[in-house]
Amino acid sequence: MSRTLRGRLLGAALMLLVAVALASCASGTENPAVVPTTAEGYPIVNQDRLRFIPKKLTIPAGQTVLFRNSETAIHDVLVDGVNISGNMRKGDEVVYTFESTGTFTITCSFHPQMRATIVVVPPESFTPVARVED
Ligand SMILES: [Cu+2]
Repeated sequence: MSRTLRGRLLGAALMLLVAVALASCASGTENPAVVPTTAEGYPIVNQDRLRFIPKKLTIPAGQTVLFRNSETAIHDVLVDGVNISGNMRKGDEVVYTFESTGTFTITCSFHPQMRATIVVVPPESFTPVARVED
């Protein structure tokens, strides 16, 4: 095989790999940035390393979100200042359904640095790709 042909084949193989990688991102299944969901399809917001992860989430109105404390520090969940969880220990979870559209600030009363934003949009203008924002 000539060096030139081998180079072309290598180039074609690399192009194919890039195409496969892009296709898997588009489907969302391989994209590590996609927010994990429960079996019911609820997006999961984790409390971990004294942060909410993700720190920004876009959802359609009527969507239920699950908040989970994944670390030993005690946390709670406030939606626009309203405590929806009480104290949460490691492994504790709370679900909350965002019925109305708008931008909601998520905080923890124990850790002022913990802040997240949940943007609730009309279901007809929601696309799953728009859900993930860092
Ligand atoms: Cu906290």
